Amino acid sequence: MRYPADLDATRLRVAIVVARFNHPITSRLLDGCEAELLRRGASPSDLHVAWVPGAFEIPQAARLLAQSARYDAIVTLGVVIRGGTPHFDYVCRAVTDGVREIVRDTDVPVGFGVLTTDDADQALARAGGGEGNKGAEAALAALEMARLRVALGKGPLGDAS
Ligand code: INI
Repeated sequence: MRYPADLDATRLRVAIVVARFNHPITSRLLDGCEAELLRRGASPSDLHVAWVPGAFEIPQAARLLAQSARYDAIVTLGVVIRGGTPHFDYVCRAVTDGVREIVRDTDVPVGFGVLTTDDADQALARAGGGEGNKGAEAALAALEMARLRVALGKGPLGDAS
C-alpha cells in the first residue's frame, strides 16, 4: 500500500515561528505561508504566529511549541543574509541544526522556511518574487508530514475540542 500525499489542512493546528530580523522579507514569507494553509482548508483561528527576534531564536521557540502538544505542525520562517562577517555561518548553522534536532527529538513535523542567501534580492525573489514563496513551500511540507502523522494515528488536534 501507499500513503497518499495529502495536503488537506482542515482541522489541523499549526504554529508559525517567524523571525523579525529582515522583517520586510520575513513578513512576505509569513503571508505566503498563511495564504497556503488557508487555501488548503485551515481555520484562521487554528494558525498561531510566534514572532522571535532573529533566526537564531527560531529553534527555541519551535521546540517550546512542539513540546506544548498543541500543534499538528510547525512552520519556521526566517531570512539570513550573508554579510562580511562569519556571523552568517554561525546563525545558519544554529538555525538548521536547531530545527533538525527538534524534528529528531519530537515527532511534530517542522517545515523549514528559513532562507539563507547572498543578498536581499535573492531572498526577495524567494519570498513571493520570481522564485516562488518558500513560506508557502514550507507550509506544504509541514502539512504533508502532519497528514502522514494523522494517517499513522496521531491527531489531528482539532478533533480533541
Ligand atoms: N538574524 C536573522 O534572522 N538574519 C540575519 O541575517 C542575521 N544576521 O545577519 O545577523 C540575524 N542575526 C540575529 C540573530 O538571529 C539573533 O537574533 C541575535 O544574534 C540575538 O540572539
